[in-house]
Amino acid sequence: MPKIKLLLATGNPHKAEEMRAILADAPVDLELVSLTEAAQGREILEPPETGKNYLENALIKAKHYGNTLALPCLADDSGLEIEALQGAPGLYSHRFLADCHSQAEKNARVLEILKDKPSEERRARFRCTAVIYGLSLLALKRPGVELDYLSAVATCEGSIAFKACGKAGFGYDPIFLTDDRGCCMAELDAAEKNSISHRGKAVRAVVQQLADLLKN
Ligand code: ITT
Repeated sequence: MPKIKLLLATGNPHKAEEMRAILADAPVDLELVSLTEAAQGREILEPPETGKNYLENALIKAKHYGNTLALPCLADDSGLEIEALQGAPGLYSHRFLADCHSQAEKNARVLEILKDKPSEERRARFRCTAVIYGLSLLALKRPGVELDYLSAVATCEGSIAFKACGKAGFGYDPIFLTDDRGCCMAELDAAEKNSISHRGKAVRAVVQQLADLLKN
């Protein structure tokens, strides 16, 4: 199977690092390239994430970076959905509580908002939609098939902790208690997080679809 060059279409270095680790033993021989490496000093602005759902946002990022740099790419859009907040921040996880000066402050505010909620009312999940865009560049686009991308969705179920714990990961990891491990996501090392996370599952699934396309 030929080596496939894939751009990691994310401006979030934590995500890019996780994607690299998740794909270290991928079923496809991949050369993963960061935005910085591909841009070679050119400034590439972030696209506005104006999609109505995770798939639309993932495709906005993939098309923007993939078309600008003429490379097939992997992008994801992800978010934390808190049931007591009717699914917020969800699609707006990055922009949520924009007046906070740091993620730690944001996490503290979420804990404060939920402070009177008992365990059973703290259900939450991370959701991720991962896409591989640019099948035509890989000569994998089939005649008569309109889609130029593959996509996969995955969740990681859990709840919002009563206090922040752990230093690993990023974003809302310190306040997200995983059902799978019974501790906060930020208490897991990278390999453990990637084995159960929304991103780990979605990225492995979309790359498996790519492997299947290459075999047929
Ligand atoms: P790109 O759009 O450039 O990929 P981003 O960080 O803005 O980077 P998203 O739009 O997908 O990515 O925003 C998702 C936000 O949700 C992210 O900034 C985190 O705050 C949170 N998030 C996503 N995945 C997470 C994870 O694995 N652990 C903790 N928080 C996460």
